[in-house]
Amino acid sequence: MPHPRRFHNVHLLQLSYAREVVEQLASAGVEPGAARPEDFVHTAVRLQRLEPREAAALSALAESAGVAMATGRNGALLGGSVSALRGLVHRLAAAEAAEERPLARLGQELSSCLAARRGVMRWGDRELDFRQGPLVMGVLNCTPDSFFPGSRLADSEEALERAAGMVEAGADILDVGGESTRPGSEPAEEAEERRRVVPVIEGIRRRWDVLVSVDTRKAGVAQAALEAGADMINDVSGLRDDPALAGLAAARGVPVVVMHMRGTPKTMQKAPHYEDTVREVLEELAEMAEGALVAGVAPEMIILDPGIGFGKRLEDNLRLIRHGQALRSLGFPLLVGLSRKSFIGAVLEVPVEERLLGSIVAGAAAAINGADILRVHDVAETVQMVRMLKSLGLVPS
Ligand code: HH2
Repeated sequence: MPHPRRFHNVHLLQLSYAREVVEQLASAGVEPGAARPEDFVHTAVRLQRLEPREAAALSALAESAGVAMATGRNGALLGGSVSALRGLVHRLAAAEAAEERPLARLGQELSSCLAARRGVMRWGDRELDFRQGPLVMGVLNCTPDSFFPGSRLADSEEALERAAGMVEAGADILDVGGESTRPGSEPAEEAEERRRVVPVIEGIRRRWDVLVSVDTRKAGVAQAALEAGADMINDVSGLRDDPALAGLAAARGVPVVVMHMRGTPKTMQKAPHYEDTVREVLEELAEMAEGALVAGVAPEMIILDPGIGFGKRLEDNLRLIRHGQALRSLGFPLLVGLSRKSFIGAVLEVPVEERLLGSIVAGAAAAINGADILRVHDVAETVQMVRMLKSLGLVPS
């Protein structure tokens, strides 16, 4: 009698999280401890600025660690299982100990890039818990000229009404700003900016326990905002416009969002150009983070932001959203603010009023690619989107 055909049911697994690997091992009946989950999570890492000697030494170590390596004109790629890459980290450390200077730091950088994972930021009696997936930051524009007219709030009464809706919809943070930084905008006077944000922050503080950040480039405004009850600072100039701002954040021990921008809002969209967007933004963010550290800001209090729409072309914005994981590899949490911005208008050919759907889709892509905070005008829709991503297992929950 012919044998009945027996299928082995071979199928591809799409395993983005180590947790899913653990589930699959269990469902295949593999005894706990009989396999290392990190053997089954594969990843690739890009390196820059390798000297020929470093590349040769690294290539030999990579091969012995079972890690694939490809070297090109502008750097190299390493690829393999997470455990093999960790093995390479150990070999690099051993080579460094053996005085093989060219490999100094490389092992550390590779190690921190593999370890970049979501944690909890704690200060005073406040915390931001990034372990349960992306948080939602609602935008409160106390300005007459923000790029999205639907976000402009005429007075503190209107701002508090909008804040109530956002809190009700599940916002984790409210970002209060008194100056538009849309392309071509003029800076706001400090006294005016303070007058716009302080009563709103005081009002929020009296009513809700939600976290409040102040969106400002000025130390004077940030100080008044912190005194009014703000919990953190969001600076689109990445602590470069006002040197006192970093010192203030350091002295108060509050988190600070360091955003990437080339130029100023007035000039930033005049012919921006990048050869290699992700690498250049990453390098410049690393320098900005370094500046914050030098000013005394604790490393656990820094949040990085690629500055979508700030001195970027359409393709730069799209690339930065796609490569969120690369931007997280410096080890800092990542904030992405793309809500209703003009790159969405450029793709969909719709005015700012009709960019909700594009914002939700691009926001979902950013979240899947590692964003820890989504800064948005439409809180209720974003909270729903994040809940769907969590239920699909596409972001941590
Ligand atoms: N975008 C805007 C303002 N502040 N802060 C961070 N960290 N990241 C961003 O992407 C970001 C930001 C622009 O949006 P909006 O506040 O709505 O516009 P305007 O500056 O015109 O008020």
